[in-house]
Amino acid sequence: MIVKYLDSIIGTEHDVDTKTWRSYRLLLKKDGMGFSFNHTIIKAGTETYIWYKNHLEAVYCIQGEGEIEVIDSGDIYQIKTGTLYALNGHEKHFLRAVTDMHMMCVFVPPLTGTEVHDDEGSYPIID
Ligand code: 9YT
Repeated sequence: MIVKYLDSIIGTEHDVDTKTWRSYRLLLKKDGMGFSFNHTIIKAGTETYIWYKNHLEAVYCIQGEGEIEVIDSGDIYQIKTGTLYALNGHEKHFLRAVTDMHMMCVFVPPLTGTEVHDDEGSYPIID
């Protein structure tokens, strides 16, 4: 069994802070679960372009407000506490946060814990 506390992640290499989001990488590839699990804060007033071409991601908002725009379709969905979205088609999207959005994120295949987006808005596959 694995037990972790956020306090033990803050300030480590698994606390990844960027201009538009900060991600606490809680469960990692090395934990061997087959998925990874993050608590991510999308910063208020920001827009992030994302294209997880190598991963599936499910995201559940536990606090905050904003929206996701699916670029190919133009669809825009409001995000608020209790919203789940799942990128089952590697959709290119914009995430926009009105207030800080606290998101619980599951990735398959799992992240190693230090990834930041590349120029395409993606994370690499790491073997
Ligand atoms: C919700 C989302 O996609 N945020 C961008 C950061 C990413 N999910 C991560 O690595 O936590």
